[in-house]
Amino acid sequence: MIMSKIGSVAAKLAAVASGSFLISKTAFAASSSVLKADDFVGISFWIISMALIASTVFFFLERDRVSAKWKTSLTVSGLVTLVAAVHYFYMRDVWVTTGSTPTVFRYIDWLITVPLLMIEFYLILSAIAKVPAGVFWRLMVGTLVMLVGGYLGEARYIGVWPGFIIGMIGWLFILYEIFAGQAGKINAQSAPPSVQSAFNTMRWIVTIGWAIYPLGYFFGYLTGSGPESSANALNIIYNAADVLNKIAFGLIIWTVAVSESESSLKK
Ligand SMILES: *C/C=C(C)/C=C/C=C(C)/C=C/C1=C(C)CCCC1(C)C
Repeated sequence: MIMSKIGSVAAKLAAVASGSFLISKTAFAASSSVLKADDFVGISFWIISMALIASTVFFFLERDRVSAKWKTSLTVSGLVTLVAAVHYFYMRDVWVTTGSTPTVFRYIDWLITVPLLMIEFYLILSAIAKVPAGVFWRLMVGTLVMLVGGYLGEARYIGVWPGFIIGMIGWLFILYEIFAGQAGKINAQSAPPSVQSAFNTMRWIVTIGWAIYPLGYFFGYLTGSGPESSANALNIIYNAADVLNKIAFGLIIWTVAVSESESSLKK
């Protein structure tokens, strides 16, 4: 009786041990698929991962330099790059070990970071005017439609064209709100010149900078240039777009925050 208990415990231990041996062997196998010198998409995942960490530290530390009403904006910028950095580690692994497009991680990242960028917009406006909550919710609805459409298309729950079109509708709705809708009007009426110019720059980021994403989708899925070169194009374009829209966007806000804080010190 006791012997058979001991026997079964021993068997279980052996199974666990061999299991962990298998795991460590796979871990070893995974770590042996290292970055290749000609894998430029993989290299871009690595470089951007590092740039995102550095930006995060930078935005958080620079909070000290700016006046109170700008601190939250810098925090949000740092959160955007932090969340993206973690997703880039995972995306980089998927790409380097399998050579395939990390769609799920990409969209989880966007689902968190794009609303944070929308909050950033709202904060900039709120720093100088009373902004109705409806502005914020409309920007959120546009964001959700855009991302859900894109995901359904890329993950092939629906056709790639319908996904593209739904995504475009969401994005156009956001553009309408920040150019012609209430958000645009508030900025035109009540902002000091430096904030107006920051708001304008942000508008152009959401127009030109964000337009890079549908281009990525287009070259990734809608040109029929073969799965492998499409995957390269898709990921390199999305990665470049993230540098502009997460890091450069944060730096614009940082520039305004620093100059506004310093000019209010002089007063
Ligand atoms: C930090 C990540 C950002 C700012 C991601 C932005 C993503 C977009 C603007 C995506 C837009 C898309 C369309 C406008 C249509 C096709 C599908 C998408 C989702 C790629």
